[in-house]
Amino acid sequence: MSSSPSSSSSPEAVQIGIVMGSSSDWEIMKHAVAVLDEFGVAHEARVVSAHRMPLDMVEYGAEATRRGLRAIIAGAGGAAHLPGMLAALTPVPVFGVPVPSKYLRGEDSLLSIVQMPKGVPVATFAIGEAGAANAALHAVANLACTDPALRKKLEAFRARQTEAARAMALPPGG
Ligand code: RP5
Repeated sequence: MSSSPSSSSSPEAVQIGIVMGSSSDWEIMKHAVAVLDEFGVAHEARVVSAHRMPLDMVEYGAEATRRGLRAIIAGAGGAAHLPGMLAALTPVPVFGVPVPSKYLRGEDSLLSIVQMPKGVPVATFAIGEAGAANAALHAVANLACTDPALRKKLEAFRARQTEAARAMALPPGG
C-alpha cells in the first residue's frame, strides 16, 4: 500500500481503522500501519480531527460497526480527545496512541487519552512509536484469537524477537 494518511491496504474488507488528528501525526502512526502491513491485516489510515472535523469524526465512529471494523487505532496529540470521542460513538474497541506534543512531549496526550471516566474505555498505549506499533500488535492479537493463520504469524514474530534478543551482544567489558 501507499502507506500514507487516507489510504487503504487492499480492496478486501477493512478490519482495522487507523485515524489520527493531523497529518503531522503520521510519523508516529505509520508504525501502526507498518505492523498491520507486515501481518497482512486489511486496514485504512485517515486524518479525522476531533476538533477540526467533528462531524467527520461522528460519522466515522457511528459507521464503524456497520463497516465491520474490529478495532480503531486512534492517535492524537495535546488535548487528545479523538480516541475518547470515538469510543463514545461506537462499541468497537478503541486503542489510543498518545502522540508526542511540542511543549509537553506527549505527557498531555497520554493523560488526556488514558484518563477516561468509568464506562467508556480506551485501551491506551505508550507515547510515540512504541505505542503505535503496540496498538497494532494488540489488534493483531485480538484478531488472532479467532484466526489460526494469524496466530501462527504472531507466534513466529514473537519467536524472531526472542532469537534477536538472545543474539544481542554487549561491548567488550559489558
Ligand atoms: C492534534 O493536534 C493532532 O493530533 C496533532 O498531534 C496536534 C497538532 O496538530 P497540527 O497543528 O500539527 O495539525 O489535533
